[in-house]
Amino acid sequence: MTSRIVIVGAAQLGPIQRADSRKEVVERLLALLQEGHDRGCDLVVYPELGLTTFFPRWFVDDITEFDHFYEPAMPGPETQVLFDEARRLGIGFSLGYAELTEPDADGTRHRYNTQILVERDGSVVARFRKVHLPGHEEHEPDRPFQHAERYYFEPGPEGFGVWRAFGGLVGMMICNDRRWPESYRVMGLQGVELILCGYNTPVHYAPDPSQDALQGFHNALVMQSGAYQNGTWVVGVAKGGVEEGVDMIAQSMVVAPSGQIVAQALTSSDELVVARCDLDWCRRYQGTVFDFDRYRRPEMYTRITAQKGRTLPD
Ligand code: CDT
Repeated sequence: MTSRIVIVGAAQLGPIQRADSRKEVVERLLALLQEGHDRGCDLVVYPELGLTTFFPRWFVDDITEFDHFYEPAMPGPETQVLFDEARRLGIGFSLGYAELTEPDADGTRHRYNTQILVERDGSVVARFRKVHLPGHEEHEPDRPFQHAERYYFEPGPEGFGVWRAFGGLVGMMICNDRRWPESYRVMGLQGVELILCGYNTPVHYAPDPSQDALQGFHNALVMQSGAYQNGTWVVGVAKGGVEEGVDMIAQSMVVAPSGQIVAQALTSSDELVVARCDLDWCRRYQGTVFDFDRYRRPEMYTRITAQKGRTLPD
């Protein structure tokens, strides 16, 4: 019988400053990949926008001024070495980056906040484009820093897929997606067993600073509940530390289908958090309390897809 154990390394990154070159960042990714290999990992997962600083914290009137933060090809000249080394070591990886597409039939180049899944042979298994884009579209000068993801990216048009890889059923989501129960459930309905999620979460939330002290709590809350309610492993991988003056939560973690945190980062720096994920453990929850076929009542949930905002009773 084939093994259903996947040893996962959550490759948390400390800050990436604006002046850091791609080459320097890729060296850090390679060091974590090597550590993953030394510690027996099958798969190493990097954060959202894992090749650059979190550039949506600045606003530029001409979006193309920031094109150097995007990858027009993956692998590209600076990232090919990561693919080559992963194949040589026989280890898979998942990486978040800013994607700039080739021109489409209209000549438009699209910008997405993207994460890919790469198998142990270096082949790209899947590409996910962030669905829930937080923040704002316009410059908001009163904020201490911007969160202009809605300016820099289009929402992912493909939604939440699940792919057969690493002996199981693997899905991806990116940062703010983890706060929405729909993200997990759409993957849960495809039998997901391992969700990979990179994130960049500042401690300070300008629209409501009372949430600042709760950032770590909310981070764990959403991933633990999403894991439990869908009987899946969730791997949350942060960019932490002070990046360009912005304090980012770290707290990368691996959550079991029980909702328990089985491994967590101790630092806000580059750190590999390793967990042994038994994918068969998902059946305990997917086949019992969350046996969807037996217990779900989709006819009672039609509002969830029929309606977007809140409609209050009369
Ligand atoms: N990158 C990202 O999605 N960050 C958001 C920050 C809060 S919304 C401005 C998050 O959900 O963690």
